Amino acid sequence: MSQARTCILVGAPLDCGKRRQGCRMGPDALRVAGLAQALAALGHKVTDRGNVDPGPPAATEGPAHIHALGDTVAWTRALNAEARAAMPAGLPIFMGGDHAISLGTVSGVAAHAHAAGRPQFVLWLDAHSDFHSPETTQSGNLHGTPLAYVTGQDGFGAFPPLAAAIPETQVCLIGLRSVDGAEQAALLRTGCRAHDMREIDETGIAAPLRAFLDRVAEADGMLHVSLDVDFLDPAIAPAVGTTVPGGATFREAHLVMEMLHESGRVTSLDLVELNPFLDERGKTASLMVDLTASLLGRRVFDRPTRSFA
Ligand code: B3U
Ligand code: MN
Ligand code: MN
Repeated sequence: MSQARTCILVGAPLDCGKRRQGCRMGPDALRVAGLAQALAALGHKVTDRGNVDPGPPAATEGPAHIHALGDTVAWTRALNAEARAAMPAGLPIFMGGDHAISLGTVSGVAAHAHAAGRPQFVLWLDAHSDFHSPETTQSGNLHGTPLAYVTGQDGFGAFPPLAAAIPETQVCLIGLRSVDGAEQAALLRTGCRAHDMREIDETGIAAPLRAFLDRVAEADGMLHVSLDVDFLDPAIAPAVGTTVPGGATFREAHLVMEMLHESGRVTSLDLVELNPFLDERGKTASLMVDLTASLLGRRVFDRPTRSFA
């Protein structure tokens, strides 16, 4: 095994970033599927901090169509604090919860990186770009907004001010196949690197990821990975409320995780949008555990560095 890490499991049973319920069961499904055991079997130290308590909803006002703003702001504060506390102690794995957890987790890890004087990079593995603001979202679902918040876009006055916005050029999105008009327009104005499935079909998934990881290494950056279940094809990962056909295959997803492991750069991870109520005999929860194990060094064969020629 390569370097042993201290993995800190943090349960974030946030279910208010959209209307359909079930993601609150995500942390326990990942526990039952053996996340801690899989990482311990790789030689890592694992601690489970239990589930975060968001406290009462924040007293905030926002556009009327926004769903559960006060609850989401409370979660953002609590998870931001949890991320800042966990980062110095190891590699936090935030077990969602829907993608609104990243309003707090990513703003928190970015605050830590800023204080440590290190550049923070973000890899967003998702069918969606999650680049709405509370003003542009039509659904009113805040799980569609975290990447806009953490990169410092306008329209987040109801949310805590950022200690450090993540520069857009340090963000890479892979897996896109469902992007609304408003977020596409906003995204195209930024320096975010966005790779849709059309591009993955043409170039393979390794090319854009390798280019991004090279940039992280050059900058000696910290890397947060946000893995949305709907990055994966619904045939292999049905336990998500927003299935979009044409997602990453089993092999593409494992390759991404193995390359992330080999980079040695990953400093924090979100596992989001798992809705166990929609799963088929735990298959999606088990896949998310296996992908996390790949990211932390599980492999089936130690490829020799020498050639056989
Ligand atoms: N962009 C749409 C759909 C969506 C975003 N993230 C998910 N779905 N999971 C929205 O509601 O903002
Ligand atoms: Mn998402
Ligand atoms: Mn998504």
